[in-house]
Amino acid sequence: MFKFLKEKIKEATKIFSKKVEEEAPEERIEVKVEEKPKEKIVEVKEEKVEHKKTRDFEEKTEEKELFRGEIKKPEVIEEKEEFKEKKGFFKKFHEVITTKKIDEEKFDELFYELELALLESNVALEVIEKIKEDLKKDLVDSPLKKGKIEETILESLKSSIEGLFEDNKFDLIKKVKEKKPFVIVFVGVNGSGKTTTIAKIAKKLQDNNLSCILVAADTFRAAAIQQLEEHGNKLGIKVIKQEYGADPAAVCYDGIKHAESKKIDVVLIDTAGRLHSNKNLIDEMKKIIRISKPDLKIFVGESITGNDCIEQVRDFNEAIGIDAIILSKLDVDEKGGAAISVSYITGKPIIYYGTGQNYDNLKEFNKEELMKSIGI
Ligand SMILES: Nc1nc2c(ncn2[C@@H]2O[C@H](COP(=O)(O)OP(=O)(O)OP(=O)(O)O)[C@@H](O)[C@H]2O)c(=O)[nH]1
Ligand SMILES: [Mg+2]
Repeated sequence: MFKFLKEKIKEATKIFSKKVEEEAPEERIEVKVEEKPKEKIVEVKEEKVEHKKTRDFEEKTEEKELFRGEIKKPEVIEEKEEFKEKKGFFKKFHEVITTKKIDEEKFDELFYELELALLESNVALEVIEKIKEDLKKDLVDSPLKKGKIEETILESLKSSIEGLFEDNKFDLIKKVKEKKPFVIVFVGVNGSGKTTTIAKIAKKLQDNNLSCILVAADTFRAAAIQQLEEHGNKLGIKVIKQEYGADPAAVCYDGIKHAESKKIDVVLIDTAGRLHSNKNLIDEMKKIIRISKPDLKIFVGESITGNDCIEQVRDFNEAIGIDAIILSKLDVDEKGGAAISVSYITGKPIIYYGTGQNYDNLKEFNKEELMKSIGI
């Protein structure tokens, strides 16, 4: 996952920092430093306390329950206080460090490698612009410690990319408990992973003791109904269907009525894959939305399609106003540009990532894990 992007970022920041180290003008500045007492002292003292505890413990093996009381003995407390005093002692002095400084022109020149790396990894242009501005604020005309340039650039990059996910918070399991039945419609282009994702969500709901039904509103292909039925059979979940070619909105209506009468928690509606350019299918999707009045409209997009995926979210959002995104096929996505860009560009949260074809291959969005997979 995201191996390409990880390598590219590493490579580009190395080149960037090397050029700053080599080419940027140098300046020696004096800084105030507060040095903490040597870690060694801390360790020795702590070991002593630990040792005391162990000895007390060994002596009192018969009275284990008294152990907690035992370590509160006054002499141990005194020892800790003395240790605290030492810990609070800071040594202050001045240090001369060598720094490097780059102006805006130089920054633009040096950012080029990183820009290329992000472009090649399918990161959206608007996102690259945002990253560039953030880095510029951090790096231009400020003293950068020599020998630490690469670290400084990576830190700045990390905080900029993390900022792309500020509003990315969405707890689906909590959300579906707000209403009964809670109706979710899944939309997206052909083959993006809608049906597979629905089965994964159904499994997740089951794992959380929530009942659900699947609605086969993709009546466009006979095989689509069969595919959903297979998942339903495997998971032991009822599938509401009509004949191939039936009105998808009517199937949705049936499904919701069934869920209401049987007090089912969640209705998961599968729809046919469609492109924005296909007016008939887009109108059909609008009718599905009008009739089923979903509580949530989820766009399922293939992470590997990069910028196309972002354009598709925009198109579907324009047509029906989507609420959230699930990105599929991250397991086969080396680049990760869509994963990084889509939430920032569309303002919609990513709820889950699909990471394979099994029911359990659905990962909740996690910023820290995402940052780790791109190596920063
Ligand atoms: N590797 C991988 N494959 C996936 C993932 N999600 C779905 N797939 C595969 O992608 C293919 C298409 O998935 P479907 O769920 O049929 O996609 P769809 O959007 O329902 O397709 P249409 O109904 O034709 O529009 C299938 O072979 C799935 O097994 C994923 O997260 N990782
Ligand atoms: Mg399908």
